Amino acid sequence: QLIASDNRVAVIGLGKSGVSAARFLTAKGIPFDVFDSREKVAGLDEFCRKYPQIKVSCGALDAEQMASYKQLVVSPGVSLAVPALAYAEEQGAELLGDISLFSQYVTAPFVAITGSNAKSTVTTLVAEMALHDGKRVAVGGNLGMPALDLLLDHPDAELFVIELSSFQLERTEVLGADVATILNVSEDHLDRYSGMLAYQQSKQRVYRRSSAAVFNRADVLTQPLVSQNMKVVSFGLSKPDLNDYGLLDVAGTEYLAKGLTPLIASEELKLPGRHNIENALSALALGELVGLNTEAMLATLKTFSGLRHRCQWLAEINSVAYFNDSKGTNVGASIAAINGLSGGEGQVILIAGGVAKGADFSELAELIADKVKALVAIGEAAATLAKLVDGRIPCVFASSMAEAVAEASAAAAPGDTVLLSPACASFDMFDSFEHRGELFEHAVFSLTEVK
Ligand code: UMA
Ligand code: ADP
Repeated sequence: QLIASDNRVAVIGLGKSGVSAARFLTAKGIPFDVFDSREKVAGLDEFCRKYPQIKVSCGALDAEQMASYKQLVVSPGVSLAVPALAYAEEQGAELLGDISLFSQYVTAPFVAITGSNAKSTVTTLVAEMALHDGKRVAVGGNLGMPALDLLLDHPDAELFVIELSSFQLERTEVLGADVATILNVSEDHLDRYSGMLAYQQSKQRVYRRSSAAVFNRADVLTQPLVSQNMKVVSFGLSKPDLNDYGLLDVAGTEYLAKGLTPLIASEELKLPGRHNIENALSALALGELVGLNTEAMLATLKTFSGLRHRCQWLAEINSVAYFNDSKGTNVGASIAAINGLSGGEGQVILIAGGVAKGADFSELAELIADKVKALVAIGEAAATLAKLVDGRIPCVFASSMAEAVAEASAAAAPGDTVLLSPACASFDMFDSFEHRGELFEHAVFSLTEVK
């Protein structure tokens, strides 16, 4: 047993994961204490009302106190490099996460999905496919509903589909998924990792003791490095090998295919953009490996239009299409969104900028100069982006979302696409990526049709 009832156990962080861990440990009859390193903790009163017997301590973590516990269930938002936790580990304490407990206790099959981008889309798509196939499916993890809540709330689930972040994986020794995937790896969260290698290594943990793996053959960093016996299937936009997923040309029409078998024409997908064809291919591979019915999966692809704020089609106004990709919060995401939506007849007008998180924008700026008609730059990164684009395309600055949308629509001609895909975090101008996307929606819906 991973957690024994006679161990001293602490839960660190009283957010969604911490509360779910507390609920789970209580249900299993394992005593524990709770710590949160912040002085003011949202939801503390409610927690104390619900769990009056649990000791909760707030404020800076004390190293000796942390070392007095045998096992610490640390929330993903809390870095394992925090000195008190690093010290506890040195002294022999085990640092775990909610996913370590989930993988220990889950009995139904589960799909584990990680990557720098597209996690939420692919996780939701696989779950929708399973629903369509009549399976009792539970979906969550980094997506929103903590994995341990899923276990308690869905004891009869036939399949779990779990989105995992690098933070959740780095504190999970053995995952043991039935199928696992890294969808792609590009720069993100470098404020928490010493470099790309450490970030990539934590993602690789998703494959540990998995029965099958799905990887992106266009992205070498997604290939499983673990040496274990497992079935391996790849996906990508190129022509596939026999057991892999990719694209085939059948009499001039492009099809998503497994090996030589065409499955569905690209134009039949409800999801917009080339990058979403990759997402559909990965979902088909994952679904097949957990035994989902092909027809049910294909039917889902004809109806699933994607999640809010992810390359979401909003409206066509004066023959200009408006797409909300506010969840494009890093360079890799916005590169995929621009590539995904360009190449048609019209051109893309891009709204981008915000908090850079130390990212290198040079590759993005080259793509913008090459494929974008005009750039509307917002937020802290506006000047950096504009400088890198260096006058090669028109570039204007906007200080609010309403102004940005007005500038973008003024630059657009019939047939063009206005895309909000910031490549940045939102906190300089907005509360969250959702807030940023909502203000974009509002500004777009306030534009008037010229008769
Ligand atoms: N806290 C500390 N010390 C710290 C930091 C936080 O004590 O140094 C405390 C806070 O005071 C708060 C609690 O920890 O009480 C918050 O814990 P948390 O930040 O781990 O967040 P949760 O509410 O548990 O939500 C987490 C994920 N958040 C993060 O990884 C930052 C959620 O992903 C996830 O949906 C949820 O678990 C359920 O699994 C969000 C996210 O932004 C969506 N993820 C990142 C991403 O997608 O890029 C990784
Ligand atoms: P995550 O949960 O990993 O953040 P989402 O499904 O929420 O992933 O998508 C986030 C952003 O990633 C989207 O808004 C889009 O800009 C970008 N994106 C979507 N699919 C891909 C892909 N296949 N490769 C790279 N970026 C992608």
